[in-house]
Amino acid sequence: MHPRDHTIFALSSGRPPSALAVVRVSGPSASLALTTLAGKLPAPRQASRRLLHDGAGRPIDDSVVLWFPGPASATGEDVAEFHVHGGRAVLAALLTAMSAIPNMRAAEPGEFTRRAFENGKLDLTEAEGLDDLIHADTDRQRRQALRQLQGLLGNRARDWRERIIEASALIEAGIDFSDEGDVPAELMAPAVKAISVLHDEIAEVLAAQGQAERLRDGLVVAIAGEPNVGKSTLINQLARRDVAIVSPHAGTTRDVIEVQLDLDGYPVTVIDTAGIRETDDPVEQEGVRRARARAEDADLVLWLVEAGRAVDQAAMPLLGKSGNASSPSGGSVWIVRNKIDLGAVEDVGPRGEFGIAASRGDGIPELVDALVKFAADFFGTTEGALVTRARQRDLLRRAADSLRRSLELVEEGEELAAEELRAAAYALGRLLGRVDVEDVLGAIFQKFCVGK
Ligand SMILES: Nc1nc2c(ncn2[C@@H]2O[C@H](COP(=O)(O)OP(=O)(O)OP(=O)(O)O)[C@@H](O)[C@H]2O)c(=O)[nH]1
Ligand SMILES: [Mg+2]
Repeated sequence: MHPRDHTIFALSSGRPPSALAVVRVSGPSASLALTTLAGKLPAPRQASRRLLHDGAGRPIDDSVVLWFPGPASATGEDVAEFHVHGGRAVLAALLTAMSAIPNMRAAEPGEFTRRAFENGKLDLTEAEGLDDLIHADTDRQRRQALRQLQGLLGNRARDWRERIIEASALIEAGIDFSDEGDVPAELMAPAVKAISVLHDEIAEVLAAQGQAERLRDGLVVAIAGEPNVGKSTLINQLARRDVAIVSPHAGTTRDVIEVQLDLDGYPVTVIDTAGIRETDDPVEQEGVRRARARAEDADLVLWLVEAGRAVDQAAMPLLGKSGNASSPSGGSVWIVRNKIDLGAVEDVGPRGEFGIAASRGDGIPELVDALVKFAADFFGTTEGALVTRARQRDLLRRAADSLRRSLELVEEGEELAAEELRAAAYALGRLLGRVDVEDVLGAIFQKFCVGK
């Protein structure tokens, strides 16, 4: 039996216990699941209140059930939904009763969406958008995922693919009709024009990217500096809770501490690190090693120094030779002077320097504002961005490259140009999940939640 002939079920709502829970069923036995557990089949797409019983007639829970006959359902198959009370025992009883029904089994992660995809309910970019929407933590992530789910990239790609196929039809028709193998110019000219427009449209979408892909992962900001300058105090201020131990002892923080922040809709991971200094303590040495490594990889380093003290270039290995521009990975470095409450007269230095008193909160709003601006610059204008994954970017780039090559090859021979057009259409087909995608499908859907 093909795995698709199985009827699958899963808890689609959050982790129990919860007030209510939704168990979804999809596949040919969805109606059997309803009649077995809830009595007669309810009217399609209407909520019906039913007392559920297991196969042996023992009551399970008072519930609301829904019946979505395929193909007008989320997966394209027959779908049933059971809205029950979200207790662990209720769910255990319901899921046990479901597994006792012939041909029914628990769903794998993403299997509902995969079936929807296989039944043409959504294309692969939309499925990726759905996954992102479920995992969106911030408002900007949500909006970007929703655009993807609504098919903004998918629709463009479908349109491009059709136009590429039309252009290759023109060229191939020319090849067939010409005796000498030279396609008449009047046939080629419109094809060449169309290909060139297509190339420019795709190139434009690729260029308008900024860092939209990074919006999924977020920006990494590392707080680093010498011991005792107030790094942990600052992360506690930014997180507005006590995530890190603060103490007057130098060398308090050893492990890297991370907090996720939502800065005006931008996802930002802030990390607190061990104070960087020479030490004989092997544990602290390891902390310093980790601090350096994480700061080097960060998109932005807040280098904390005590106000009134000169910035010790030697202790600032991150800043490299140049002094202040960027970290080795190309991230930026800002100098933040802490403890301005101690009275050191502070001329707030060149651009990118801040004066704060982390323990009292002075200067924190200004620092946060600057971080939001940094994030806005970093992510660029993601509002219009269509490409949100490396996979999508890679395939679009391949399509654009093939189109460009086909333009270059037109002079040399129409067959070569037609071959490149096929490659471009193929890349867009892969983007949409239309062709040759078994390998990507597994990778994408496995990362989904069970029940999705
Ligand atoms: N006066 C004053 N003291 C501060 C300020 N910020 C932090 N401190 C104090 O400085 C000391 C060190 O603070 P921490 O936040 O633990 O410093 P750290 O940089 O994380 O230190 P390590 O983890 O050891 O590298 C603590 O006693 C804090 O209360 C400030 O703005 N003003
Ligand atoms: Mg610390």
